[in-house]
Amino acid sequence: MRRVFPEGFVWGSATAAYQIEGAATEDGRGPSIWDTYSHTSGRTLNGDTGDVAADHYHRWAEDLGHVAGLGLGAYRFSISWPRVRPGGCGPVNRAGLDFYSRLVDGLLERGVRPVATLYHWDLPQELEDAGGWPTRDTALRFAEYAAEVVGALGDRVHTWTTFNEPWCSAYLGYGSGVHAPGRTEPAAALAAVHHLNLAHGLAGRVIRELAPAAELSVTLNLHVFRPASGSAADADAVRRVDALANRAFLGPMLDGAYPADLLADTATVTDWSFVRDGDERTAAAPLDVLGVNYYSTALVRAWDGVSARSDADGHGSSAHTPWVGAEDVDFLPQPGPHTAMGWNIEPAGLTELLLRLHREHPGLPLMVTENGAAFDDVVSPDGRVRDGRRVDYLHRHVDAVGAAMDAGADVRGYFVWSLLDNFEWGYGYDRRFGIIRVDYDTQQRTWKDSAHWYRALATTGRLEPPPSR
Ligand code: IFM
Repeated sequence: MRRVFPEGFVWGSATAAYQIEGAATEDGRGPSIWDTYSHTSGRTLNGDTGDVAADHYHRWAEDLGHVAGLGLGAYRFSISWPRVRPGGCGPVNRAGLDFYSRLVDGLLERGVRPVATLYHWDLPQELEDAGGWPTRDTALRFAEYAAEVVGALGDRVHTWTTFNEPWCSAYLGYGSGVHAPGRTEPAAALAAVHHLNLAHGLAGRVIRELAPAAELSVTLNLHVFRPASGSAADADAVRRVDALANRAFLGPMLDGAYPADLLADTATVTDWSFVRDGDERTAAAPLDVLGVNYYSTALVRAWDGVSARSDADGHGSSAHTPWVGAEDVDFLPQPGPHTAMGWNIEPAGLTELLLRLHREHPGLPLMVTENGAAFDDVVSPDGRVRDGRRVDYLHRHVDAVGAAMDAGADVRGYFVWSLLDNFEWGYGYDRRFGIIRVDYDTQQRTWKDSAHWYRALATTGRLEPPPSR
């Protein structure tokens, strides 16, 4: 299948501060919850931390050279809150802000559109010590931090994204505990959901005021759930996890209200009294574009209470579930192929998701802000990384984006996750998502076959028939 994407369709790549920057204690950066978590024994694979990561803090100019060399129109990166405001509130760290200012200018000099995310999971530790996202004050501190950053970088940033995947921050951070700060408190997870929504709205207003020419966005990892059978019970299981994962964010952010079924389903976990009058309207800051991260689908069923459970939700092993209030929903293993994360490969799910958003929120432009795959890459004796499976994965998902556009979805761009191999959270450096390989001993960057493939796509806008493998 050959596809030609429209003129103006944006091809980009994405990264996040803690995953690539390193320099964890340099130039006044304070500790974040991920520093604490990764330095706690048993939390990450092999005890890996982001202390050095891909050393991007020192190699940013070289890395922007790769972005430009790939012919990308946009680069999505995140700003480290503890680099800019080491204590979460209080004095601003000028050296931290200057780093991002240089990065943004470096992108503009290379003709690349900066797409900046304000929060990709690295909460300043002091704010977690004061209660973290389950506490309302954190949302207010986030708006102050946003004002400092947007005040400094303003309209030089083309698109401001408030949050990356608040689902992970709330449910993995405070529900299952497989992400920092590693708490396992179901009610706190739902309070975190709300304060992330509130913080999005508060920061959205700040962005509108301080950078009126920039676009406002948020990136959600919306889930595609499929029922294990045609039974009413399985359909209800889908409805409940959809409320937790998708509508808990889409509701307030796009419609200004939590879905009634979410509040009812979780009534035994919390009474939602942390939601104050006007909060939901605040969360609904009008967006210019919705960022969508997509990797795979989930197969769910209503657990009968008797048969063995699978709990194959693909989000790490924990005795605690991120699916608070839906503990009787079981996640089933799915047929292959799978990536090295154990996630099933299902490009049709991306088409389905984009079309759902188009149907439910007509007129809202969409951007695929993350899509990609971890595989066990092998460096050939000639130094080349023949990552044909990643090329195949990316090819089929880009094609799925094209299919959604053919069917009417207004998709403005696609960002591959990730530019570089990086710190994959609880999996440390063991899982590689980059189209550019990082040798962590030497910090040498090597373009994998997928980088060459992506360059051809980004510079022509043409998806050519799949390369034979
Ligand atoms: O590495 C992460 C990223 O930080 C957020 N989205 C999913 C990626 C792969 O797990």
